[in-house]
Amino acid sequence: MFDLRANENKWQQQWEKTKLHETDLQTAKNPFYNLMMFPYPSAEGLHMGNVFAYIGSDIYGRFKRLQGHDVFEPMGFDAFGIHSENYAIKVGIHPLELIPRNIENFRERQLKKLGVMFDWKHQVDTTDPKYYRWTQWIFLQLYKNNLAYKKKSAVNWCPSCLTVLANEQVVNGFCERCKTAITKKETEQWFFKITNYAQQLLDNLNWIDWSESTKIAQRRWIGRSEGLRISFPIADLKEQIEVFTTRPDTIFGATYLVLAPEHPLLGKLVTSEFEKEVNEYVQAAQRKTNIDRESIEKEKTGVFTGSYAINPANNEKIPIWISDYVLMTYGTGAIMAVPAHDQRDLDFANKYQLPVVEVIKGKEVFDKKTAYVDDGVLINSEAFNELSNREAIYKINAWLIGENKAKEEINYRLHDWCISRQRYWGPPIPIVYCSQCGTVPVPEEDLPVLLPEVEDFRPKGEGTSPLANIIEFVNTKCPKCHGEAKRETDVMDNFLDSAWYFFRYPSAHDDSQIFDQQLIKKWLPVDMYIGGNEHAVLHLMYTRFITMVFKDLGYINFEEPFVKFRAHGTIIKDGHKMSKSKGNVVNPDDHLEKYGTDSLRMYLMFLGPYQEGGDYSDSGIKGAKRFIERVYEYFSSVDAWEEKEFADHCNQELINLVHETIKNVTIDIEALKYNTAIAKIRSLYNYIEEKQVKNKMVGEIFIKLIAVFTPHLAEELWSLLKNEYSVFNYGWPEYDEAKIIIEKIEMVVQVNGKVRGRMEVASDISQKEMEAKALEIENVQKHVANKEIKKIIVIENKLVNIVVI
Ligand code: ANZ
Ligand code: ZN
Repeated sequence: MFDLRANENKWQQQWEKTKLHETDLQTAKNPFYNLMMFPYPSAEGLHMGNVFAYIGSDIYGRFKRLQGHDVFEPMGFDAFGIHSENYAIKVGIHPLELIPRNIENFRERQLKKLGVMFDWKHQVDTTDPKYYRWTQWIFLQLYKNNLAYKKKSAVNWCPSCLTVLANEQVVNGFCERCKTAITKKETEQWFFKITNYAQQLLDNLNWIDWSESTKIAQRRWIGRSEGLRISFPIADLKEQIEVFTTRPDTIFGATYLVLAPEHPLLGKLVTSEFEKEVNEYVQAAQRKTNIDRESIEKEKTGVFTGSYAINPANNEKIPIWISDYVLMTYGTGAIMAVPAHDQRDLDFANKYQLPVVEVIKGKEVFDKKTAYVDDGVLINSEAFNELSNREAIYKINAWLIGENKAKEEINYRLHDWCISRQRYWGPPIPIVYCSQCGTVPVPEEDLPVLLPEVEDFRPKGEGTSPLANIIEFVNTKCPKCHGEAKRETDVMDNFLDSAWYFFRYPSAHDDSQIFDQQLIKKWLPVDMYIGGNEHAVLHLMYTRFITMVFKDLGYINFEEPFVKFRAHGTIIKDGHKMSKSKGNVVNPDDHLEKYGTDSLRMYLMFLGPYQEGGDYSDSGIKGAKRFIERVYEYFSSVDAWEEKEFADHCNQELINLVHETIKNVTIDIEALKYNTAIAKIRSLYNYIEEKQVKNKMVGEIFIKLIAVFTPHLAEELWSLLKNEYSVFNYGWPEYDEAKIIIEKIEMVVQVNGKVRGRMEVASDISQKEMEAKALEIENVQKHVANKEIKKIIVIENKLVNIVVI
């Protein structure tokens, strides 16, 4: 019996001894930077999701290595942050003790067993002062270039984690980590000006080669919106209210204004008669969460201020209300309400009996219950009547701008990145406050500002970090005047640690600089990045921002960190996401021990398309193990391999099969379709076994194809065939297109069920190609001309029927 675990240990030791996975970054000729998202070293250890991600990325890396690249596949630990800290609180062990222990466990007991080509020489750990010194250095560069600033603002506050959260860490109004509803808190916070890069972040999405789903998420998050900022004069006051609208074509239907309860002009507007009501409303709004405020189902509420504004289009006097469905954080914090054409406004107008004026006519009659939001022709709009509303947008814009009543504006949903955290487990923000000199950055040569050792690291819930209680930390000397000064006590968001780690890997041990420019030139941008789509608007947005900043500050000459990014799928169990509460968590350790990593690798990748994932089953992994054993048995049973050119000595069928398999497996792996690649490798093997193929070249080709999935098995088979170590140094097999005979089949082409032509197609033709080919037939074209194609029905190997009307 083949002992998978023993075989794996043997080859893992060999790899380590021979430094097979240590790439010489200086001398490498054909660099390929294969990056995977580094983990939080939680005490529970690796979960199946990590394993799935890393194995899939490693397969791609091994493939690139076999194709002749010098592949750099580093790994590290994202060990700062709430996640690690909350865990430390839970188990009552200080993070300074717990985290190094977890890292050791992750690396030695787990990651090293996966058979991934990690280059441990370049490991980074974000909690190492030698690392976070540079995280703090990045803060200083942003500060010096006006990209970091402090402001008092209402921030997302998690009452359970007792911390401020970035918008990105709030999911539908709930804390991303503990699922508690978020409230608002006014505090002084440090921000990074990511909004300066909003347009660039958006534009570059047009050319970077990323998973479409990730790009869609980023576009939505950036949320560009083109519109007009229109000034509405306030009656009897020398002030204006500015509103942001994307629908200036509806301005003649603006029958009232609505301000956010936090609007700065509110104090001036409220008349004494309405003061009490308004104050009560404002206070109630402060207690509400943003989910409540933005929810469409929630009934809209509001109060009248007692004041009026003038609609600049028709000079009508319209009332000014406040309502919490208008957010202070978007646009100008005020809207012109057009109840006839906006559902929220209509509900509000109906509730408070405000006037509704229809200004765009559609096909149906307006019933004052459903707002008409589609295109149409303008009515009740004076000189603009009868224009299509699309055209009216341009005309009304030009008119209002010409009259100095409006200006064009682009708004983004993206906000500046709040990086202050009132927690312990992060790099301290390198700032000192001096009563003489004000805010003073810590000089670069004084970095790192060490995170002090403190016994009680738990958050106090007072809106300050536990560091604020450590007198020796807080009290310091001003770097400028050397007088008494105080340190900033907030630490930085964990997402800053991970926003630049891939820049550090090549220079992991360089204490003189953040990174070596020569190495960066050679190895970056990253060639392939694989990770979870849950990071689409967090980590992946921040890394892009930091990269753009590095470029603008002259440290690098590219602006996108990842040429290619692919989001991997997720592994579920019995139809559900693995979770402790469902009791369906599969611990990778047990399965590694029992079945070996080659089985796990092969099985996980066979579950489904890598970018989708699949449902984990115990019987499946057993099947993978049996297959590996069978392969080994066959290879070890062959006494004498024939050392002959297989193209001359094998039958045509086998020659075709080998070339076809190489071709398809190459295409599949490049597209991360590992499941279909494995299926094809398996059929090649079945043929070899069934026909007792003993040609050594065929055996070698098979070994190389399977090597990316089951690297330990492949090394063993390679040595069984008396080849020199290591199979990974011997290149990816090549195929010859001419040797691939594609079966042709004849298909009948019908239009509305009548035969209109015939065609010969390759048996592996795709549905799209087949449809296109059918439509090329002249007689078919005649019968579909000037008709609408309703659908195309394909009956495999038989016919194509085009349905037209
Ligand atoms: C008048 C109007 C008429 C609007 C109409 C819509 C339809 P996006 O596309 O997301 O940018 N709005 C502006 N600022 C707001 C705020 N702070 N809180 C809540 N709503 C706000 O949305 C722009 C539209 O959202 C704006 O256009 C404004 O309503 C509203 F038939 O103005 B509209
Ligand atoms: Zn000073």
